[in-house]
Amino acid sequence: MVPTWQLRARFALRLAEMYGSEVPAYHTLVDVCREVNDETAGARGEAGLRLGSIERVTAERHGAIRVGSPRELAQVARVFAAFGMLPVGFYDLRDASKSAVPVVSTAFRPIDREELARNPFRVFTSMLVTEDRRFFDAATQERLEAFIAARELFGPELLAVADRAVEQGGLDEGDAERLLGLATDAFRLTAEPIDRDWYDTLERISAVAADIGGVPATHINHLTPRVLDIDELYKRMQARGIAMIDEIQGPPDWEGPDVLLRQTSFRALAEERVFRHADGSIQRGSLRVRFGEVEQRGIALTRAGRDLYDRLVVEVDRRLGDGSTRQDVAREVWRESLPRTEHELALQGLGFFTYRVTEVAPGGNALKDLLESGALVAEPIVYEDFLPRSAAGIFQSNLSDEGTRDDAQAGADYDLDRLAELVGAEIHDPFDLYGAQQDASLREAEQQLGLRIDTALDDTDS
Ligand code: OOG
Ligand code: NI
Repeated sequence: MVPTWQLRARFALRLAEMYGSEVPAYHTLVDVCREVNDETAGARGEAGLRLGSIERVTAERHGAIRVGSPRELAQVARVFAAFGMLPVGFYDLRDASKSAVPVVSTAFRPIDREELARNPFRVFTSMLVTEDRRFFDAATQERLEAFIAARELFGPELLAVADRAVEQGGLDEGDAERLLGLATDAFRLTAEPIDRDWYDTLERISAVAADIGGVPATHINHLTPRVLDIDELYKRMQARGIAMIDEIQGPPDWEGPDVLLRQTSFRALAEERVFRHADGSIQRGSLRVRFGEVEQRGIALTRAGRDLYDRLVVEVDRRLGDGSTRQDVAREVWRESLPRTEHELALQGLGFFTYRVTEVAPGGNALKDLLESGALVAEPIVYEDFLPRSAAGIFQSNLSDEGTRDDAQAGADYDLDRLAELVGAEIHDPFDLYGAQQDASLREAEQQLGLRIDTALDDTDS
């Protein structure tokens, strides 16, 4: 029997093989990542690997896909469940961007610590919101929904074998190969002709809508490796003559702890596609929708930490505009507002950590004293999720046209619960997952120390 985690690891490899053959620049990105990771790990030693072993970081990928309807999203959920990837988090990108990005998203990923350690493969998955009047009028909505309802992204055999993998917690080798072959094919760039007029109609509204609802199949948009030093990677990609988007999204480069997620990408490349024109002729053309993204992961923030992060992003926006770069402004704002050490992140309740008991005798029961005496050691919990504003920034930096939106129209309401209903499965709240992990380690430490740990927050010097 091939267990779930091996199915997931093999799925990530199969997608990489396929995507790399479709988008050769992906290989360059992976090569440069490996180079930077090896050098960074060598230079920083153990301290450089606090957020993941070199094996995990080197193998780590996330993918991104886009689907057109609740039905398609529910099918995606069945396919990914076979790989132990469950929906986590809700991202509304419609308001996070000034361009027309008419999607809501979640991420499918493993949720257990051991599963993440074995293979953390995750897929950021967006669903087109066809009923959002800010983007689509009634006629376009109707046509979009009909187009999407008529296609089949995931065939019955794939769904059946995926369901079986979930029931059994794995598959025998024959079925495993079947699942991997069918699931990988489902995300291959299709050679079926694209209706040129329909695609162009949608593209005038939103390039993202055209990529989802203007083509007969879905495809993997990008596959993102993880790097330990994204600033270094960015420079090296540019030095190789690869056009990168203007900015690194997310937190700035600074001397304090890495938190959340930093991302950047090389610009979407023109890829040859086949079109059917109004006169019935089939002609080659090209589309520029797929890009190569890379990410650096940091410490997961608590709700309080995340609220602070969101406020700092607004503050950076407010101060921008005197000619300095976003990075410079952000660094200044961060230095003013965010603790410079992991220790303070933990004590101020801003970051998530697991706590390990050492040989040192506890001198008290306050978390602060236990940490300062060395009786407890805090180990950061790595952020496994995404950021809506960064996701919107990545989408946006790869659009050549902003599209159109009419904000006088009413949007369609979505939240985590509504999306969960459509997916037909629970969507996990990332804060709850990190919180449970932190709590479990504290309970275990209490057991070992034979005392109750007082975690009352330290707010003396924030
Ligand atoms: C998803 C864009 C967002 C991320 O990592 O935040 C994203 C897409 O392009 O479909 O990939
Ligand atoms: Ni991505």
